[in-house]
Amino acid sequence: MAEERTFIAIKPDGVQRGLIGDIIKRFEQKGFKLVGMKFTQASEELLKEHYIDLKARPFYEGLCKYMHSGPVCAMVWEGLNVVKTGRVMLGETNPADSKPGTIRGDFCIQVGRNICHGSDSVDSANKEIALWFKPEELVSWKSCAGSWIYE
Ligand code: DAT
Ligand code: MG
Repeated sequence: MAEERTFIAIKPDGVQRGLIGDIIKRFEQKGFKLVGMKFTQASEELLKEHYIDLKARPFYEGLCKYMHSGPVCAMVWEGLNVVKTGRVMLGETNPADSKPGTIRGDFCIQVGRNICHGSDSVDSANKEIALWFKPEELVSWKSCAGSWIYE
């Protein structure tokens, strides 16, 4: 269970606004383990696939264009229930509904510029990780803090 993984990305607005460090810090200090990270400007092709479930929505084209407009920081984080807890840490999709203390609650205002992405289920996490990372780009490592984070 502690090996569950999720895909977290800092979107172009989060990068431009200098929030990479703040967002990584929250996952690190929570106790989750970073197992993959790349700073990249994703192709439109990849982004269209990443958001394929939203293809019928009116904001789909604009969403893909915004995601392609600059670099993103794509990451894979590992830990117990990291998919669900990661979403809680991000906050609601619409920052206006996100509580203070969450990333979106603290750092952004509009749904179309909500600075971060997190997988919504273990299934989509596995799909997204495979889409963004080659297996050899993920690092399995033992954290010396592990036995102080898990009993
Ligand atoms: P989440 O990113 O919380 O998983 P989602 O998968 O439903 O949310 O949508 C993906 C992204 O699309 C979301 O982070 C921001 C954008 N989005 C969602 N609903 C939107 C809307 N009504 N108008 C504009 N952008 C929207
Ligand atoms: Mg989503």
